[in-house]
Amino acid sequence: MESAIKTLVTTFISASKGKENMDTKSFQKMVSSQLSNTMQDTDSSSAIKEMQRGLDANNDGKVSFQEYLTLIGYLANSISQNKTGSPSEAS
Ligand SMILES: [Ca+2]
Repeated sequence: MESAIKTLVTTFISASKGKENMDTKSFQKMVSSQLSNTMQDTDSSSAIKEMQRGLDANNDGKVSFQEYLTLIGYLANSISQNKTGSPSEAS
């Protein structure tokens, strides 16, 4: 689990090139290269932009580490639901 957490951190740092935020281009690249097996529509830049807007809690047009963790939490939740077969409780 520690290695998984380290991967989450290094993936963000690598995608943001060491900055505090990923810009739209970096985010798109990260999603299409890292999450294509988990997420649908990773080939669609408009779908990724839509997702980025949903994550962008402070509306600065970039994805901070905190906002990135929101995405990870969402993905972890959906994987968990797929594995346990429980219905989605997310609204
Ligand atoms: Ca933001």
